[in-house]
Amino acid sequence: MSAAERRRGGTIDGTRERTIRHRDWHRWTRGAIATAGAGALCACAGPQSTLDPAGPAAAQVAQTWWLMLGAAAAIWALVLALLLYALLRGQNTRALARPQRLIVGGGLVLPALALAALLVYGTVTSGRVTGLGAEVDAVVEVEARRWQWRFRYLGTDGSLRATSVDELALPRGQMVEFHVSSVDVIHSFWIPRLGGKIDAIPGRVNRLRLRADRAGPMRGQCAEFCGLEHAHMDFAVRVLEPDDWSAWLEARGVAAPAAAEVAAGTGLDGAVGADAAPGTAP
Ligand SMILES: [Cu+2]
Repeated sequence: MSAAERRRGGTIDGTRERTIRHRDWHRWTRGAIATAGAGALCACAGPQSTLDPAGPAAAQVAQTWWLMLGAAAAIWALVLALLLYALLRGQNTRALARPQRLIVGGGLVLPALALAALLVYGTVTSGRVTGLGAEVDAVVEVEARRWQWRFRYLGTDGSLRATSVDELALPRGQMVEFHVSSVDVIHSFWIPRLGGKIDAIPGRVNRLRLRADRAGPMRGQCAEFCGLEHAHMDFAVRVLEPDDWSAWLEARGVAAPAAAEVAAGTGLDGAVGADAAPGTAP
């Protein structure tokens, strides 16, 4: 006697058992679909979601992602349809007159066309992702180190206005140019809701332009494995109205003596310990 029968206190006939099993199956299926759907929807939002863009570069990345998903889904559906067709044809039907056509068309021409189209699309839109040619409103120097992000906000004359550590503030609606470098190993600067990632390489300055059009919870993350604390190498991103952003910078402004030190090359580094040995978590 099954557990289900024991719970009901007696024997049940086969039809009723099949009905119960059928109902259980439906319940499990509905639960699985609801769970998968909720997971998929949750993945579309959040402070680190590339599918919830808050600026033009991220919107371009998200659009490319949806385009690739659509194309991949269409090709997948085509393959399944062909598979179904092959299965339903049965064994006694006539063989294809020229099977080579299917192999050349589906195995060579179709992938070559799909990849070539994607390459052209990616190349044409890459300028929008990196902000190439865009007018710059503000400059922020980004210094990555194990395991910390340091930001230096520059004025229009190149002078240092303010600094922050593991927290980045951006003026809403303004194009910010990031000068990204590293003092130890290769890291990668990435704010998923604002745009693509760019490597932070020792001895080199990489530039990336991003604009935040929407406020809201946002987070940046190192996207290049750099050591055991890599997963914790993140930073908060605050998108403020331009006036609030200026006030925020002033509140964290560099005092006159410190500014002089910065000019002499000991500014932020001196303040937070540039001599910390690489590999030592601050
Ligand atoms: Cu890292």
